[in-house]
Amino acid sequence: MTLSLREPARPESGQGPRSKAAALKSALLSPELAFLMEAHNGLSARIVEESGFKGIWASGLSMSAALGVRDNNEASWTQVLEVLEFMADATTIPILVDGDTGYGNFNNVRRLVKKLCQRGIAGVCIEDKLFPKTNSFIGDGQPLADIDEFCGKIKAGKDSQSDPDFCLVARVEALISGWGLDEALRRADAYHRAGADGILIHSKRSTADEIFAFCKEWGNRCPVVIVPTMYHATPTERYRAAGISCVIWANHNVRAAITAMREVSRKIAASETLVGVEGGIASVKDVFELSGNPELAEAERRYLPQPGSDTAAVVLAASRGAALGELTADRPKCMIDVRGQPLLRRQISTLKDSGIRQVSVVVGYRKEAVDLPSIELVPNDAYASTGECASLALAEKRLVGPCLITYGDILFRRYILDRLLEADGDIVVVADALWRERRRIGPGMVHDHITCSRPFSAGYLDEDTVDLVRAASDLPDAAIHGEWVGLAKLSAEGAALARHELAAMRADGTLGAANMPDLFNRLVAGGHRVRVQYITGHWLDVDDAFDLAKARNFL
Ligand code: SPV
Ligand code: MG
Repeated sequence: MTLSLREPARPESGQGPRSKAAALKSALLSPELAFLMEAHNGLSARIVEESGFKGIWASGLSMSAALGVRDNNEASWTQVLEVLEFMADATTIPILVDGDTGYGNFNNVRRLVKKLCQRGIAGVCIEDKLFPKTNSFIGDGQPLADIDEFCGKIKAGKDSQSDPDFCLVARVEALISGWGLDEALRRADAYHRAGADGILIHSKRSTADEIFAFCKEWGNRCPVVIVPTMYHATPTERYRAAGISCVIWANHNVRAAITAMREVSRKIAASETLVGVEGGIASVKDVFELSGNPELAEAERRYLPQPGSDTAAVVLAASRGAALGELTADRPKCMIDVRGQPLLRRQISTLKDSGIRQVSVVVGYRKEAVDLPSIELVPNDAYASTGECASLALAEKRLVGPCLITYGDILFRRYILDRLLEADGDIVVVADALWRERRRIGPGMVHDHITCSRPFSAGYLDEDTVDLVRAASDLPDAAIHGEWVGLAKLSAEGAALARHELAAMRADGTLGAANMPDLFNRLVAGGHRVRVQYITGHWLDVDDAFDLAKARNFL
């Protein structure tokens, strides 16, 4: 069973919805011996359920210890209630709460039971000692409650339950306090008559003899619950033979946690390293799974808008980037380091952050150096003699649904991508209106400038539609409205148009030499709208050492 902390409670199959209280009640009444395992918070409760237990003991001692306080009612009852709510939310099995003495008189018990029922707690155990209590294993002969007064608490609790199956277990401390078997039986009988659903008979002896003596005299009057912490060596078979209904393993998770936490803390403190620790403790993934992260991821897919989730990306990254000199001797420019990470890795992170899961990268020069995880590599072995359209055509099978095309040597702020993914239009290209500020003139400097249906202006609104008229690297200044940044989005329809055009280019022999602007121009010439989304900076490309320095500052 691998339920997560946040999965909702489900009724058992074949039965109608069954409350946790009903499950606890039937475990108490069943002739089978039942086991409740201690938990003290949501995580330990989850682990108890995961281990196969059918019920949880919310131990007062353990919850107090986990909160760093003593088992003397130092944690208030509402603080305990908070812990219980986390435990109940984290699990689908019933919880029997250690309610100590009921936190006061009958009136406090009434309110306690009411609140426990509201929070899906299956039952409470109250003990016949005085508030504030002390753990039964501390000291000798703690004073016991007046029998009639305690019976009043039981009645008040039973009269306050909103779930008809809620269980109230009365705990008899007479043996612990040295009053003997007769007093224990007298009290148990009174509590049973007052309406208790079960009797917890407690002992601090190292053998279970007085427990068995009690069971023999008690017979079958109502279910008997035991806590064999001190008589732990007794074989479980003997409890079955004695007709005991339920065994509580009362504090073993908090004790196990103490041992494990001490061991690891001391080891790390002494060694000042994690070497030798990792294999012996739960993995971070385990923590995520226990905390219900897979369910949250699923819910996010269901409820959060996922603009890029059905979009694939094709990254064109086949070229060397010769202007970067030695830096690209052993790797393509998409793999050059920008502040500790390859450029391409940074770009892929941005794509993934925007929900794009399928990323194909067309590689050519030093393709073996592109060793990033979770991407598909598409080799263009003729990279040295072909242009961008030939690379794109090799990734044709990714041009089916909505897709993004990006150069592998650009960095951009994530909002640019998110806006593009939300943009309308079958073919949308991103263009920087501040093209003049970026322009550098020199050998090998190529800018994909574009002419648009309207220029960017101060009054430009995102909703205004702008179409591409022409893209080229040799437009006269007067005709330039922007610079294509190397980022485009195609709808499924747009992808089909691009495939069709690439096929036409292959047929007429222009595919090999063509670059992306050629493709856009052909689409425009064919009567198709290529929409332009203006941006104003917040991106860069990396062609040479100057660009690389800018990229470092950009990050
Ligand atoms: C607890 O677990 O807090 C109990 C059981 O009350 S015992 O510590 O055995 O009293
Ligand atoms: Mg207790």
